[in-house]
Amino acid sequence: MTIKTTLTTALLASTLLAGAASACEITLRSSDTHPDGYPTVEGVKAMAAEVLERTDGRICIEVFPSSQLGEEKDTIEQTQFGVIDMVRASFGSFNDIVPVTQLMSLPYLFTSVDHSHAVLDGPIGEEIAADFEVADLVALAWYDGGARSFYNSERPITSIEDLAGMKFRVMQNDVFVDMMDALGANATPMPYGEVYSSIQTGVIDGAENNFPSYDSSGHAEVAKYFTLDEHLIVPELVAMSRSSWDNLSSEDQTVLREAAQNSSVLQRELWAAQEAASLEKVTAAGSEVITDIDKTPFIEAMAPVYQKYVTTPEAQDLVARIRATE
Ligand code: GTR
Repeated sequence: MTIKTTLTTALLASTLLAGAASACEITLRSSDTHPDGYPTVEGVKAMAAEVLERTDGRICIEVFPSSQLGEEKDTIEQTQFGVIDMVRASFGSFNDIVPVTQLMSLPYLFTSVDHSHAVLDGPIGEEIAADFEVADLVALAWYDGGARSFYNSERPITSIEDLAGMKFRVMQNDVFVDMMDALGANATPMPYGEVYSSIQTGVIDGAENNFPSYDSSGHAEVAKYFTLDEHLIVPELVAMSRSSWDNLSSEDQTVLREAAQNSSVLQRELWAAQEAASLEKVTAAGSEVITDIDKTPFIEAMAPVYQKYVTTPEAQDLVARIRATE
């Protein structure tokens, strides 16, 4: 499935990449679970175009979309070990290796995408980046992943009670399993690429994600009921392998960092446009999007999840600072 964008930088990127392929002194492989045209893929392609231009064709970033290099958690590990050079992924997939991402993945922590920008673009973002370094990863840029909500193949969900006993796929992260427990539903953690067939065959009743993923993955075809409860706003990022990073001169590192930062500005714009386009598309194709949701009971139900994860004084301080950020 392709998402059409009118992005000229993306076209420029592929043209430049094709033209300069033979001149590359350094080729960096970058992984993404999403297909071509998706805002994250186009963001990294724009970064690639800028890097190529500013290094006179010396450094080429090759973007592998659609999980060609593996599912997200596997590609994160491969990036850690320098098997691949870069990965664009969700904070939700880093739980095992960058513990602070678990706190950043708590339900209803961010009140809006703007709030997540304010947090990540400030001092907290720098602290988080330092935590990625400890895991041999260089956080190059924060990307948007919007808000995640539940969708299923069975029935419209309008309250927590409606979730009772239903089975939802979550990302492979304990926070999300505990979140489902707290809502009285069952969590089935699995890689993204297995979700479509698992809904289709009834192994699970549904999953949870943002509109662009619900649309581009085809999940909307098999799970028509989408409830806009927006329980998670999970940041995403472009991360680079420390070993690949260390192989670059400091001048080249600066170029990569700046190009990544610029791509983040673009990605956020593309994201907003794609959210609107995907909502329109899935609605036209017959999805029932339930928007009239009282979120208060959902927010209140998360208390045990916070109790379990926000235990140390550092964690409490971080959560308090995030909440106080405007
Ligand atoms: C998407 C996100 C991916 C991946 C996926 C999932 O929204 O962009 O990085 O985390 O969700 O649910 O596995």
